[in-house]
Amino acid sequence: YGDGVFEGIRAYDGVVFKLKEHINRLYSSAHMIMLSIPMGREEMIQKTLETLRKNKMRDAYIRLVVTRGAGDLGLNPKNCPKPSIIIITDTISMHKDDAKENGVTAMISWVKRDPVDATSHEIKSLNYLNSIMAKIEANIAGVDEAICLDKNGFVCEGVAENVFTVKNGKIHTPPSCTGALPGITAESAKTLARQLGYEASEKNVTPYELFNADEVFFTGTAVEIVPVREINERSIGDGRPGPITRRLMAEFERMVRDPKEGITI
Ligand code: PXG
Repeated sequence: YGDGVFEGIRAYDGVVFKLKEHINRLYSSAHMIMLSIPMGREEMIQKTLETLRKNKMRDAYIRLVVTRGAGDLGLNPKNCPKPSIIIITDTISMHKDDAKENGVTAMISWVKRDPVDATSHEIKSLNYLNSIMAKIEANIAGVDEAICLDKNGFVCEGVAENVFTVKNGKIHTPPSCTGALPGITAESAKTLARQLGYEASEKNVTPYELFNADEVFFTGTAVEIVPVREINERSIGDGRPGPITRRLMAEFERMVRDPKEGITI
């Protein structure tokens, strides 16, 4: 039934980027759906590091999954007394090799983000049908990624990425009241932007503002920071990755390898 929560985390050269933040978000997702994880946060951190060590991986994609656990065929979670914890370490590659160089294409999908008073994507739950339906539309249209709007028509997020606009040097991303996941990469991008002296804030973004932005980029654990060059066949800026996006990409590459920004295996 999608009754569980997960995290996607990356390790770069032996440093697990923002591991604490990911663990905290896992427990917040679990709290919302009243799933009591049968393991403390510190132990979850240690088990994650141990899995990487045992699998001899220093660069990895880590997937933590906590399900409601074994039960009967009914949907009552009361019949699943013991949640299951799964830790996977693997590798990942998301977009085409030239995505960072040339940017990706996207479309606004007809599939609206689930609202905050429903199966909100603020919860990183195992129910990703909302994203998958949007991704199917992108596949049919032959573009790389889909962007979901919220029920009010404001821009929300990509299927597994947060979305940012740059206009006249100001950086904006939709607030979580649109139903977007509070992204850890997005938070890092905002921090980096402010360190570089840019204004970066959360604000409702309309489709008009998205199409007319100077630059658009996605952030996410899997994609990192990737420029968007075209949305619904409208070019973004001059159709080339913009200067602020490129600067943030370069800074982010440095950040993920900084031991202070994560936990070392
Ligand atoms: N929105 C949604 C709906 C997500 O699932 C993000 C934004 C970006 O958040 P982070 O914290 O990663 O910056 C996500 C991230 C996958 C996969 O394999 C999904 C995510 C991350 C990694 C892999 O589908 N979700």
